[in-house]
Amino acid sequence: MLSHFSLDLPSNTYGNGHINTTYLVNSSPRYILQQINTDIFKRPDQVMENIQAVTAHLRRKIIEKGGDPNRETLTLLPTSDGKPYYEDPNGNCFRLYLFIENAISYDAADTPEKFAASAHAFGRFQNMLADFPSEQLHETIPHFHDTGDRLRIFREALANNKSGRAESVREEIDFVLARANEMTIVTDAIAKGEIPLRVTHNDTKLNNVMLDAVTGEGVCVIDLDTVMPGSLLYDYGDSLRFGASTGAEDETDLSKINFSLTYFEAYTDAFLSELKDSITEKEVELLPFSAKLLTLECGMRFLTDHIDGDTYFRIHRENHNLDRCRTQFKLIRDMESKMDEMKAIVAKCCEKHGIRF
Ligand code: ADP
Ligand code: GN1
Ligand code: MG
Repeated sequence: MLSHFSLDLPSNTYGNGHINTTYLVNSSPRYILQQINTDIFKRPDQVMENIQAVTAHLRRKIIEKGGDPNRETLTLLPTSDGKPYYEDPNGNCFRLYLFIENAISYDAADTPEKFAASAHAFGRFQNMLADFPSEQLHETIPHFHDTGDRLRIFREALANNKSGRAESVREEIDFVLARANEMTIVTDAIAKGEIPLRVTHNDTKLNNVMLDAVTGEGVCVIDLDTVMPGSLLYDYGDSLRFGASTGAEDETDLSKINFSLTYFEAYTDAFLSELKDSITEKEVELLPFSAKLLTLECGMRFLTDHIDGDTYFRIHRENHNLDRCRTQFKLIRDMESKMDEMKAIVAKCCEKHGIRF
């Protein structure tokens, strides 16, 4: 396969993504080879068109600012016949990126400063794409953050109960259903024109950004498969879901899972410092809620997949998606008890950055 990129065979799989299959190619320079998950991304051609257009735009911006485009955005390598990806005769699709050297993608931030660095990186990413013509983007996964639609899919999974597991997760099912009426708050606000659509990343977990191995500063936002029109609240909320947890996404000891207000403040402060000139009052109002909403959406997706029989997220053990779901629900309970404090932190950060709210 790699002959199509004129390279030697890769070693084992690499990284901790849940979707694509990633390999490190130990050549010089090093590369990342990825098999695109075409069960999930039904139109890999459109995914790659998006990535080509977005990275070309980012490259121009990075060069304008005097940055290093080979390090600060993904560099896609064409196949030997000039295509952005290789499709084998069985329909398997592969792409090749330059490996971002001297940078780390963390599964947990060991300091609030590192988490803040990720917020700066995602905030700058959004700023650089503010003038990207969003009508050029394909919707690579339709209704990706339409939480109301995710609820509909959850109810369908429940009715079909393909794995036969529904009875054993009654408590988790009830947890979701008790919060059904909150799920359309952001999509309703978008539909009413109360908050704007922007070009967003939509998958802003900490291991989708590379931080400099020495300075800890944000270097490069990666995993661009879901860059689509969306809300700033999706990117903000999803980062907090993952990075402000005191434990791993799949931790089984729930006593280790809490929502850290220290990390919440570090992220909020850094994110708002980047977006202070463009964020609207309504978006500010919804910031604390969005952390809860994106956690609820993701927990519900893990539960849906558990009930469906683990067909979407890659799992490494029995009940892995259920374990992931439970950490999300523990985080939500904690956020619900801390909502007033979260609002006060947002207000404090807004004051600091001169943002009206
Ligand atoms: P997935 O969609 O499966 O999450 P990602 O694109 O996020 O796939 O890649 C999985 C992991 O591989 C990332 O979290 C990161 O650790 C690593 N990775 C991906 N692209 C690069 C790159 N260009 N340079 C260095 N590491 C990378
Ligand atoms: C997936 O691709 P990855 O592992 O960075 C998922 C996200 C979820 C996340 C949960 C395309 O992200 O939406 O929030 O897992 N990506 C896709 O960890 O579904
Ligand atoms: Mg990823």
